[in-house]
Amino acid sequence: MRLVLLGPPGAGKGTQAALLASRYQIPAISTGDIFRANVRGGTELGKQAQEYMNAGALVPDEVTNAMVRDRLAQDDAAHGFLLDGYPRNPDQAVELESMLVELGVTLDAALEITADFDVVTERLLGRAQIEGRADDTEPVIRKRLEVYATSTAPLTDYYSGRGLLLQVDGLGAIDEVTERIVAALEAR
Ligand code: B4P
Repeated sequence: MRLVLLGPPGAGKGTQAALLASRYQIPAISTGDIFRANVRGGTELGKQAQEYMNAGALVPDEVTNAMVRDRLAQDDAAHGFLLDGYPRNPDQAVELESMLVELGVTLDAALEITADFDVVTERLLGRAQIEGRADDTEPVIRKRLEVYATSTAPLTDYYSGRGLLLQVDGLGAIDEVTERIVAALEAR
């Protein structure tokens, strides 16, 4: 199974990615998690990413694409993967296509978790109380949603045009959303 997960910040991508990865025995590759681990570790990549993340902006494509290219070439991704948070704009989607051609594989689906902006803002503000992520403040959440609307939302049409899009409602309990996703994947 080779999947990309789409959806606004707070729709539940990271949450569902972990559950799906364990169900389908494939690695969940979260560009956000990889950046955060590098920020914590004080690496050069972390230094490059931190200012963009804290501002709610996308990390530059050349940095992100190179990181994903390396990650997809690792052995554990040979038999499937779930990309969480990548691609995030049409240029990254084109770049992903060329990586997959080089690897000789194709995507099975692009799964979009939908949720309206009021709901996701509430969730992210709730997470801020627990995890204290630097980008979960109200002004940065607003910026992330703007970036989503302008840069990432066009991927819905991009993947729909390729016959790969599956849309699932992200409202409701976490396990209900997982059930909807599994049903959508199995009905393909
Ligand atoms: P990400 O780490 O991808 O963060 P995110 O979009 O906010 O989603 P996340 O996965 O964390 O949250 P989720 O919806 O699961 O990106 C962070 C930053 O990294 C970006 O702003 C950017 O700077 C950079 N970046 C990442 N990828 C990039 C790329 N490709 N190119 C350039 N830059 C990139 O969950 C949110 C909350 O909702 C959680 O608290 C969860 O518990 C809760 N929740 C989930 N499902 C729920 C449900 N059904 N009901 C109630 N709550 C729920």
